[in-house]
Amino acid sequence: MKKFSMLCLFLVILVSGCADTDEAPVTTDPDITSTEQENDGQEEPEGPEEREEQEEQEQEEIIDEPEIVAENLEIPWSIEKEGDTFFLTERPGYITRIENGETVRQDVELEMDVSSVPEAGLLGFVLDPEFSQNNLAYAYYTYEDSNGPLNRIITLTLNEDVWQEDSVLLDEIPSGRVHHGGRLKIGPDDMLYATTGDAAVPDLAQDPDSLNGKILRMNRDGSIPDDNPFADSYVYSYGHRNPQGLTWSSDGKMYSSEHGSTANDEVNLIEAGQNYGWPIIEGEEEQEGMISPLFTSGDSETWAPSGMAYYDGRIYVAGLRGGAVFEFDLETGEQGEEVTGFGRIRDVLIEDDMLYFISNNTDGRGDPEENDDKLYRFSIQD
Ligand SMILES: [Ca+2]
Repeated sequence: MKKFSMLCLFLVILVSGCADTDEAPVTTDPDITSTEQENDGQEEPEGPEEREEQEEQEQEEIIDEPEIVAENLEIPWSIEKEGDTFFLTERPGYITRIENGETVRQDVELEMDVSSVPEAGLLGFVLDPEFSQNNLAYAYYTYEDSNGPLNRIITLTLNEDVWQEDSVLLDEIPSGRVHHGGRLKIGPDDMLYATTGDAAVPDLAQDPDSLNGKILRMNRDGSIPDDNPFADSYVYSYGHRNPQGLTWSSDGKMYSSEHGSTANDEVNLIEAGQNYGWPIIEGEEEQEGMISPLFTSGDSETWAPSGMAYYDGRIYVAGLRGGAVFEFDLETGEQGEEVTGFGRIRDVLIEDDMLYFISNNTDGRGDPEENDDKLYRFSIQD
């Protein structure tokens, strides 16, 4: 665990009296990580040498503290980056571009109005590998028709700060009052992957003919790949409740995070055609023919995990209710909190030894600080 998280841990204990961060919103103000607070309850250094040592420690801690890259974001959901430019989707239906410290909220012209039911909206977003030449991206959004909320996966093209819905790759993924899934990623095989929720109808996750409670895999033109595990089906894996995170390790293995029903949140190693158990088993439970998670919060803790990223043998997962970036060591099986004290966290991205994360305190379930939500970054290099 990094110095920063140790500092945060200390502050959480100091401020909240060791409140259970997995059950309650974290109210620790990141701005109070000042020298004044750090000295609270600590003994004054006696000699000049000790004082110097303490000052050095404080400086290191300050350097390790996440810095704000952008603020005043509106329920940001997905972080994408091309060169030095960030693109963040915001649930109400915007994409914010951040470049050289300048933030521009870009319009997104969608065919259908974005739904504003809980957890819904403009969610997953991924740039085409050739984006710098073709201005193309993929997005996942929720809309409503007379039958209720539905999700679709589309392509978007960017033209002078306006994104336009171009084509629909997959439409009418049913949605309920909650559990829309929504993460999009392009895998090492260049395929487009999407996570879908069970739309609050748990049995759909076990129904091979339903698109709900699944991880889907498609060619980037929206067609079904010939080598998908089930013939003529987008379904790549099933038995998921509300998966919202996808990442791959450097050896090509695929991982997904998933919200459990009450606690029992999961990080799963995903293999083609496998059944991940929901709603028959969850958390630590096991049953033949079903895959139990690699990591679970257990039945008394809640992470509410969303976006994921891989770095150097570990996976990092954004936690909403858990109010942390969680770290999972794939080799040792150890798990811990890498960052706390910023409230709800929706997505993470790692590039060039920097971890970027977005807070999600404006989503109606959080406790917004001044100028929330924010994009932060810090170095995760050892
Ligand atoms: Ca499961």
